[in-house]
Amino acid sequence: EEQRSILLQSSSRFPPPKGTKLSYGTAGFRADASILQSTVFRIGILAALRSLKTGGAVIGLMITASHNKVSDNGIKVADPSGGMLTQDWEPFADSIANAPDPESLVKLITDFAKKENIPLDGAKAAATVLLGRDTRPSGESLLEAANKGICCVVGAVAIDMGIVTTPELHWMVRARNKGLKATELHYFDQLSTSFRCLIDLIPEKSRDNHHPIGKLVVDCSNGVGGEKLQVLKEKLNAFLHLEIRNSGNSGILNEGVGADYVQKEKVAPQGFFGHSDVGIRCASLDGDADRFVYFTLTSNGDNKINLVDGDKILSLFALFIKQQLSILNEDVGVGVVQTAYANGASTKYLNDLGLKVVFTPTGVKYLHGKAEEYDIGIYFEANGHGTVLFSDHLLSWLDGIKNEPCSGLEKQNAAKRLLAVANLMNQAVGDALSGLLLVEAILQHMGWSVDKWNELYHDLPSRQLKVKVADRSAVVTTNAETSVEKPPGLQEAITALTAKYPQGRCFVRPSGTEDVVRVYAEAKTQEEADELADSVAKIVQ
Ligand code: NG1
Ligand code: ZN
Repeated sequence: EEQRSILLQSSSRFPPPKGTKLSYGTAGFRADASILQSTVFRIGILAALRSLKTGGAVIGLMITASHNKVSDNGIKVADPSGGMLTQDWEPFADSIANAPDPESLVKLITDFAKKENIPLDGAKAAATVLLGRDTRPSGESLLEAANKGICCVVGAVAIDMGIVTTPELHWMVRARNKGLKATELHYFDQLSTSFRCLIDLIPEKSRDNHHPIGKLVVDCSNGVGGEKLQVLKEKLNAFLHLEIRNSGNSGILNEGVGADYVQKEKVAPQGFFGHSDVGIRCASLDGDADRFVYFTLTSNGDNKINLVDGDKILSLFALFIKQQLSILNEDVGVGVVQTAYANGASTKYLNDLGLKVVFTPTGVKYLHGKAEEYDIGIYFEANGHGTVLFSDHLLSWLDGIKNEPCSGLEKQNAAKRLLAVANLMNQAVGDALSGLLLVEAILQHMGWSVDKWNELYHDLPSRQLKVKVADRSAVVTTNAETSVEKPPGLQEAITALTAKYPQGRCFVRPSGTEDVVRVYAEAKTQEEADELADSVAKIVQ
């Protein structure tokens, strides 16, 4: 009863917005920041319940809208593993976010707690929620609202981690639940130590004929990544020449900058110039630093780029891992996970390497879940979100080789490299900072320029379009979103249009983060890809 009255009282101070229906999409809730107070308050309650349900495990709550505009914000939940909230709680998240008044909200909560056997009221169990936010101006007050929601649940405590990248928060949740050291300092230590380890293990002979690969210039999207990358830069100065741009208050978050902009528009971000930066290795992070892409400026005077996207990052990682495994000469189950947005040329390259490529629907929760099924699971979305996961079983096997002199120096070193990759790469979620360091370490290892890397394969021309429709949920897809089930007839029409183009490929799906249907087309030439995308967009409308 005490619990009930606390919930009623506090929630009356956070009335929901009128006339908007919110839904926990592929990236949690996202909307204009001005309407999110009640949502984050309510998700604070959910996070505390989730902690109670999981026996007091630490849960994470991140306040961010990633690459979206600065006036937007959002919230998503990290489960005890550091991964995304379990999907079977998403309907509960939707229903409480949309409850019209305190009474119906409290009823939903108490019914759910009963159904899930969550000990409410007087419970001895304690709940812990880690809170983090990106640099958005609305973040502070939203974090406070989330905090209020958490504190409504008797026995729950919130710990404010302040301004962090999304992957840092997920990393901290995971580390705490494993009983490991989990502060931001430990995070930076783990990243910089494993990067150093990879550099120290570069074979002498490749070090000799290895050209200095020059500096890396990083566009930080005017977001949280800049100040964090600065910490790594100071720690790694001797091994990595970094130049940081679009960091802090130099411009507006995600406006004409950042990984999403660069990948979708295929142009250089603001602050990069076609006269001074041509040919230099550049990278872009997104607003909360869980995604990144590389690029180079192509010619003087304009902002055209050669894009090195998530698919190529994935291919570089896969190649390096494959090389180390071949030194170890052992059959290890490697799985590569992509979505339908992966460029067809990347899939072909990976298949030609002899790797097993599987597809999932869009959304990190699907890719991550699939990648966990392998000894080494490598996943990336074309937009630059991804990581490399290692099974415990494989890690202990590698540890054994590392510590066994009879394995021989070559094998020991290969095992050490793979262990360093496992330490460097965020095991909870895609992380632009750790991914960037792995790219840099591998390029140094290979003695490769960014151009050499980009030559691994040539992208097939592609085009992505958004179509505004009356009701995007009318489009239902199957087969990892590659074919349309509903409305009837649409798939047949898409298939017929696609068949007109050599190497044509095309699919449509409702976005999980925007109110649009997305169209993706690939073909032998850019003109044909554009034409195919346009013609399919017309029949979707
Ligand atoms: P939607 O809006 O469902 O296409 C977008 C990205 C995803 C993923 C999510 C989450 C594309 C085509 N889609 O999803 O890859 O990053 O946002 O942020 O880039
Ligand atoms: Zn992001």
